[in-house]
Amino acid sequence: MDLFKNETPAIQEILPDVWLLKSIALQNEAIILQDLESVILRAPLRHMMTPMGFAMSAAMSNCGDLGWVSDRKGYRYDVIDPNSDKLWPSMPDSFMQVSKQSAYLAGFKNFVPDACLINQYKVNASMGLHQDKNEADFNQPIVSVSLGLPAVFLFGGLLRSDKPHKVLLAHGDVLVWGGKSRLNFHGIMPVKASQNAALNTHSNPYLKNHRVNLTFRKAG
Ligand code: MD3
Ligand code: FE
Repeated sequence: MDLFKNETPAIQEILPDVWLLKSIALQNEAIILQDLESVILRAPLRHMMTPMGFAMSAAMSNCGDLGWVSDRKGYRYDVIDPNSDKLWPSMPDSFMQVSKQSAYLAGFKNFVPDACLINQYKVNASMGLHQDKNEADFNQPIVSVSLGLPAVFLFGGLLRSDKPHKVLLAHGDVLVWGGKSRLNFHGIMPVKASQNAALNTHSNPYLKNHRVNLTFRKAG
């Protein structure tokens, strides 16, 4: 029996300080999906309001010590889920493992996330170009796990006007970025209904018409 099979997953530096780990989350797919379900039962997905008063296109929730929240007062991390007035659900071991392993393979040996933002995209949902600037230490990388429907990720430069690169992210893919790329503008093109069955390697009915992104950060 091949109990100790330990293949090195494919890792590619697709742009300076941006690493793509194709399909790495498929190793722990079943437990990740089970843990995702229990987190969003305790902290249901919701459309947060931007400071300008618009509902965000992606529905969001969090787990871990800190959760990213947006409302009329602005963007911030908070230990409390404003919908329940309770702590966010703790970070499941499967989430901790896939994010730490991915960061490690990309060269960030000491990454320990304290926040996982869950973004759920239905067909046509998108995320406009923005920077992630609410975290305390920009030397810490960010790890993002894509599940379900594929999406085109836009990876821009340090100026909003820099023409973005396009990267297709499919079920199980992980992106890690830090260093020079940490403050780059980025976004998600409107998610399309399933077209290429080869990119849908799962058989989860919910993921057939949703994209879920788990974004791991050391926020505090
Ligand atoms: C590159 N989420 O929640 S994750 C976000 O797929 C967010 O839901 C997108 O952007 C999603 O803030 C993209 C990938 C990502 C996140 C942060 C980055 C890429 C990044 C910060 C700098 C550069
Ligand atoms: Fe972002």
